[in-house]
Amino acid sequence: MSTDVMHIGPGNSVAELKESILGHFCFDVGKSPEYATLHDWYMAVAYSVRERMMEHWVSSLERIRDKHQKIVGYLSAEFLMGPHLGNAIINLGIEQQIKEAAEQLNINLDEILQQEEEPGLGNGGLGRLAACYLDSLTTLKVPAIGYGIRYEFGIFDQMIRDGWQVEITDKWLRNGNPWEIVKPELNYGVKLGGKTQGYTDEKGGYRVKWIPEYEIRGVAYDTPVPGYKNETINLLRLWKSEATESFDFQAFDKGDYYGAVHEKVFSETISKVLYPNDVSEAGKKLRLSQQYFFVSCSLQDALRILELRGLSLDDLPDAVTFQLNDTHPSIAIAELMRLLVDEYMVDWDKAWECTRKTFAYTNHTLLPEALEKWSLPLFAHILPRHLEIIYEINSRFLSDIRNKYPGDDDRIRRMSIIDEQGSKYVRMAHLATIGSHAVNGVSALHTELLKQDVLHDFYELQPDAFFNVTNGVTPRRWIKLYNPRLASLISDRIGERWITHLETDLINLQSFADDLSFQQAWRDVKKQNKTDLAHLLKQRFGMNINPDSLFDIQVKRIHEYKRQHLNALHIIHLYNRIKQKRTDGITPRTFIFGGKAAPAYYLAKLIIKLINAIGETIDNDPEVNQFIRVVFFPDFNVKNGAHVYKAADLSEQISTAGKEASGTGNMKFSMNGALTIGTYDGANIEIMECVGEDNFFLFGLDAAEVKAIKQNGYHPYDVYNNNNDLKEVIDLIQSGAFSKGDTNIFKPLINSLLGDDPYLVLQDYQAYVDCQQRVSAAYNNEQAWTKMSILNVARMGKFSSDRSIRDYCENIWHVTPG
Ligand code: NTF
Repeated sequence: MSTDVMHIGPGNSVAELKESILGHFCFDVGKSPEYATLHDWYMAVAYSVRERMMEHWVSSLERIRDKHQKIVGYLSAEFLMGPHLGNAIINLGIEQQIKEAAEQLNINLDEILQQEEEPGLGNGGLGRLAACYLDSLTTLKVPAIGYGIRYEFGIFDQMIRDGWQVEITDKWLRNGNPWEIVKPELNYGVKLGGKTQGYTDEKGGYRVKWIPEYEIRGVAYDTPVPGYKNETINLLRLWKSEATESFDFQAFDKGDYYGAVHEKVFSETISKVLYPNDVSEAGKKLRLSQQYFFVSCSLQDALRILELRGLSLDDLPDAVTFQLNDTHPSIAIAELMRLLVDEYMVDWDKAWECTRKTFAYTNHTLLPEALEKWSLPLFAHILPRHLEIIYEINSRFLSDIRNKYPGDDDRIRRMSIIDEQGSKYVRMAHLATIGSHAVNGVSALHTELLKQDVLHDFYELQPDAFFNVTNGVTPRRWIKLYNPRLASLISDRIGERWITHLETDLINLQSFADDLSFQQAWRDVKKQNKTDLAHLLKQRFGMNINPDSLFDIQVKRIHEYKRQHLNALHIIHLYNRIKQKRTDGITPRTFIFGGKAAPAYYLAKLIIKLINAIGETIDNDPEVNQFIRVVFFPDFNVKNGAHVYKAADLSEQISTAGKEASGTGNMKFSMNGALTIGTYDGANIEIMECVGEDNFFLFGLDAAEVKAIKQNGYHPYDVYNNNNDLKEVIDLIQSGAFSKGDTNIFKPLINSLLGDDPYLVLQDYQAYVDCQQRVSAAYNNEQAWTKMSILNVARMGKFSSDRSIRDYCENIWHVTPG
């Protein structure tokens, strides 16, 4: 069967592609090309490209049936895939042919690509990491399924009005989605609410049954994930919630029409919308229901695949490995226990061993507000049986701890899954850690802090279960697709193998770092990328920026710990110097910001307003804007990121040390030739180790110093009082200089900085300003700067997500890449 399928695969010649596009136009779009919109063409091209993945899809599904191959199930509440079309074209290796076919059809491929609405099914780094990992898993031929939620509304679109963020609902599905294939036959029931009941089974054993309040259904929507030129496809399988029955007939009989529809409406609500919080938990009933919903469907699906392979439950840990992308899917541990113990009647100890072998947990944050915990009443209300199971897991675990550390009650309290200080909560990170055979952090520093701090007791208990896997990003999307000029310049010199062998091959660029003609070509690429970005900002928003200035860019979610306001303070410092005619050593710069704030995060929104207010003031002041400009690029997402990373001279990675678990934007910038100004935090540290201290602008406190200063009592007001320059900067904001005389508007932000400054913005201010001065001086030496830029790229091989995935395969999953 599979060989027959291989033969029906469509060809990739220009003529065949053209014919295929026209065919889809006629049969799927259903229009005559005469009346075509650009979006119609996009659909026809997308269908043609998807068709070219389908033959590999079918043979890849065969591999999933192969009982000798372990499958990786990547469980994640977020997948930030970015637009599919451009990526699929690159990975299938048909960019030349498609380009020509489009030309012959008189359509502009770039315009077509712009038509795609990206599926924004994630908030930021965590969701985008999942997408990079799927790309690498497939490129490395590791059979994998990404399991998640098919949110009807992804992350909101951001508009800026009068300098403020305005949220617009994301309607990514409104024009249809040519990349997904619904599998109505793959659907699973998911129970919620109700109560539990004990009973005696045939053998006289005590068992528990869950009598749910209602049941909803999850339906699979599959999206193919193509590997890079390797004829391999993996699955992104997202679950959409539906009502089990469209009507509650009992209610309907009673004439209660609205009551009858109610259940349907609630069921469909589960996968309706992504929670728009980055790095913070919401603690909402719907959120826990979402998590359980997708996890339950995914586990049922995995058990179905196990059966399909002719394997038994004993084989589970060798047949599949589940990676928990943060705690969001960690209820899976209790759910697998429930399935094994309650439904398959496996005894507890055996079920527990199987569960622990099957799961591994990645922690992505140390911020206390982001460590998920659910109040007991809420948990009991939605998942009464799971709560009982968690109690049982906890009591067995704590009795082991008691045996190991007799009398150490404090340790028991610290390690318990149930937080009993004050109101009671279920701590999901503890459940994830206890129920997994491996726990990993996402950068060397983050893993260290995890071991010393948040999970210290667990590390002491089982040091061998802790690993570091430093994050990575895919060079296919982030260099080849989004920076084609740089990609071809690199390939001209060192060949094309770097695209899949970044770690070993990119370093070969080093030998050209001093080559003057190569340096010139390198600068030309950067200049063209900057000019493209300047045009785009002009065209879309009427902004005026100068491509000859230094492009200093900070794009990422807006959060106090990421310290966009520190960047803003430096800009005001320059503003003051220009106004005071102390312009010596000021290099013309364009400050570019982008990023969304969580809709309910007031201070983050105020930071956006401040940035825009500074930008507007400078726009209207020719004395200042001949030196500096500030722009806020609205609606930063993967699609817009395509234009941003490649245009940067300077990458801002200025989080408070110890707060950014890894960062991945830092990698995208550096791989595309930007130098970094950064703190000793997350993956910055490893980037600096790789590119060399001389090619990196490091400033500020390190994590230990941050901890110490907080312990010894930090007084931001004194810092402000003792630094005239800083005082001038803060006072200028307070004076209303950027807010048309309004002295109230930025008060909450100023009060926070002068009051407790939780992220040590003021403490790091002077070091940052001094370091920026070094950046300016360095930028003025064109050759030296270019050399540093080349060396940054050449030495970034480690940060390919291929390397990260190899680390997971070797240390955590025990899978051999194909
Ligand atoms: C994020 N964590 C971290 O804040 C980033 O530093 C990191 O690069 C990414 O994960 C990917 O590892 C989260 O979004 C969360 F949810 F864990 F807080």
